[in-house]
Amino acid sequence: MRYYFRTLNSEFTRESPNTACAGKSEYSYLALWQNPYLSPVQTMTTPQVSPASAAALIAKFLKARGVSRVFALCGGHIMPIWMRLDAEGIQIVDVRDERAAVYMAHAHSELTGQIGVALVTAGPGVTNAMTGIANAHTARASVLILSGTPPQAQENRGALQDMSHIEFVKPLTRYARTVRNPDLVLQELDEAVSRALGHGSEPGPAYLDFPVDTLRARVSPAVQLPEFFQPHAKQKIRPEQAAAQQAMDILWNAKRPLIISGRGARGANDALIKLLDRTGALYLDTGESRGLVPESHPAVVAAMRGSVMSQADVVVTLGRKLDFQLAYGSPAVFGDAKFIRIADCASELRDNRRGAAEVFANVSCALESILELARERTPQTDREWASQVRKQHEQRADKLITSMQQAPAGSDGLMHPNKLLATLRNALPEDAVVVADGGDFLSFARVGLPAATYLDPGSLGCIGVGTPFGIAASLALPDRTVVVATGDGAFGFNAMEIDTAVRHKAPVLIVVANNGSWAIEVRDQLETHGKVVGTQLQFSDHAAMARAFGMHGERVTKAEDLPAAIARALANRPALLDVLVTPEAASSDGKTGLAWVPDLQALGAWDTAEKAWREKS
Ligand SMILES: Cc1ncc(C[n+]2csc(CCOP(=O)(O)OP(=O)(O)O)c2C)c(N)n1
Ligand SMILES: [Mg+2]
Repeated sequence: MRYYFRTLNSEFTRESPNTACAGKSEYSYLALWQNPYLSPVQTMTTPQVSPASAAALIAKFLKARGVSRVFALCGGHIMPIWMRLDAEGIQIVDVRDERAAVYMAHAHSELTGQIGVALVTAGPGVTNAMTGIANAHTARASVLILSGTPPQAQENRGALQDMSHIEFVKPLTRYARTVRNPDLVLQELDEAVSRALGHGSEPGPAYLDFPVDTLRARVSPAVQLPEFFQPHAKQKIRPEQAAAQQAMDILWNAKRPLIISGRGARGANDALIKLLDRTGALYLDTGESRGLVPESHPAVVAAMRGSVMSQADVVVTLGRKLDFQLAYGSPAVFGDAKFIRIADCASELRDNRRGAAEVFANVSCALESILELARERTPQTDREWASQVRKQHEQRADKLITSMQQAPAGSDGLMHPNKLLATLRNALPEDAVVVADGGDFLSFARVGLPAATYLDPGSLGCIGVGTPFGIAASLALPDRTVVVATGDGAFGFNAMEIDTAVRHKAPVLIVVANNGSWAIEVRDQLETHGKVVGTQLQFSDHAAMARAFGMHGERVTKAEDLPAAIARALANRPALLDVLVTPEAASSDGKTGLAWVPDLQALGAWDTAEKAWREKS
């Protein structure tokens, strides 16, 4: 039943909440809300969303594919899907901004290895979702975004929320289609999910939308072939023997081998650890593949990142792009090192640098083949070099822990961010899930809060993901402690999602490092331009904001109060701690030049090296 209401200033319509199954209803919003400004002026019958409809098929498909939770924000253009998801028992995590829905689907996918699903309404629902889609695109996260469009008869006639979504989502998705024919819904879903999961291509977001009349239309039972409901088995790509042999020869001859993993190496821990043990190579992880190799392994030299990159004579990338974090693989930073590239998708196989060996294969399969081919052959690794670098790494890592604990307060009397992180670190269990976000604070947290399961804004630098990522993580992994360590600026983007956390009882702990500014930008302005413009915030009381939404919230100003406050917050999740920290603490990202965006490389020192190298050659 659709009611037309007249308000003080305007007319609008609302659908009855039982539209999906009622067809005709005497339900009255007037009675429900007892709003004196609303009065029904006309009634009309709205179409039912039957179990034989395309919308129902979408829900059945998702359920068959193991989707138990969808992140969504409602709207008439998607309501048929919404109601049928509910009918199928799929949980709808209703958020406060579509961007957050996509971020949550992204985190869900990254942490579960399954497809993450976001459902957003037409027009502004999709435009709001765009940053989330862009982030999933860059991160190569398997997200399916579903939306609606106006009924076909109203398309391009100035209909409510009418936009040609496909044109603007296409460059950021692996697949983007409008499905107008109800009989094609199932196979389009199958294709979109496959593309998102990266079966045969690079994983990433896939997008489908449906005119709302298509969603309500009946689907012929004949086209509902059972095969489309079956999940695809992920098939591993095995390497060409010759390519694996070439890789093995180069690696076994290396004196100073370095292995770097990325997204495509996830799940390859066993083979990777065997390879590290066998070759004595050193290892760097990146944010994309945290936790593959335990910190205690003698190959781990994270604290020596910069120097080991310039010392290695052979660099193996495992499912990792040579992006700005890895100096684009430039000889200016890596010297004469040979590269071995191993990946199961083109974008991670030869971006920026060609490999002396290029192995197109699933990473674990490739490593197993290499190990098999090597048999008893003795690697030429300089063990002395490797153990020296590891020793230096350990010294640095130990020094970091001590310096974090002793980090002095600023001249403003406020706590150093590292003091906060050191205290938090002591309170977290070993298997905590850490989500880091912000500018300076992200830089501190990335190093100071080690965790085997870790998420951050990634190489898109998409700050603001923290709270949505944390909420999705705490729902996906309810037995693990999930903490979001975020700057105050980054927190503001999706702060409203604390409401979502409370309503959905998502047991997340959000720790806001409140330095009253976009501090990394303040420092850049001061150092580069000598003036601070538009980069100061207030020391707003985010804890009071959390309490306003029914969340446990405490503001902490003194370091000595932190341990007890953290304990209370952990016991009362969802919870938020607003911790005042000094904006004076310069992070490594701030100091290395990331903020001022050098011309040739991401970091100042690499930029200088790159300039010198280009001029010399
Ligand atoms: C969506 C988005 N907007 C702006 C930026 C630029 N940016 C990067 S870090 C940063 C400051 C973050 O401030 P905050 O979260 O408070 O961390 P702090 O540096 O103060 O520790 C900004 C504005 C970005 N990367 N992404
Ligand atoms: Mg800040």
